[in-house]
Amino acid sequence: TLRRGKALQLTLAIVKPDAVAHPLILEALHQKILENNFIVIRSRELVWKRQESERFYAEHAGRFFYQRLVEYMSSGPMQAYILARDDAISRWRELMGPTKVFRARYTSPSSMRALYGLTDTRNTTHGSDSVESAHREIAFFFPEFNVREWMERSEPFFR
Ligand code: RTP
Ligand code: MG
Repeated sequence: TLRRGKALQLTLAIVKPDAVAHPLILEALHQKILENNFIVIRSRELVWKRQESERFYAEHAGRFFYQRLVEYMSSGPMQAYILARDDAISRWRELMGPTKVFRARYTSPSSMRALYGLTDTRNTTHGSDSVESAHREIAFFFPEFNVREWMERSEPFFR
């Protein structure tokens, strides 16, 4: 699955509550993950307490959408994944499409947000936006997962 000479990269993906609530959408998203050669390294379902939601989105505190975002993300079960492939971070964000659903439908009609997003807040999926946030977010959802150790031990098997 890994192209020659390309390094495996990890990203943290979330299927947000609106998408987990719909079994067909969840299944379509899983299909996307596999079709695009991502390897699922870890996966878990969880429900956030309001405080966890506030902490995860602390960088957006004070923005006009913060309260509804925090409320929405703690409104029901979501599914978190550690995904791996080459350029995982940017490839996953490409598949998600732009944050705003109208823009996603206009510019990237086959993206996950264009196909399944309900509003700019209920926009189906999340993906880390840099290597640093991927590491921080992986630790947030999978505190027992050691990125460095996993890379050293497992990455060679994908070459
Ligand atoms: P994400 O962090 O979820 O992967 O999405 P992103 O980078 O594309 O978007 P970001 O600007 O980081 O915003 C985080 C999440 O806040 C919600 N949001 N709502 N206008 C609105 O109502 C609005 N704007 C942003 C979305 O759920 C977005 O994914
Ligand atoms: Mg973001």
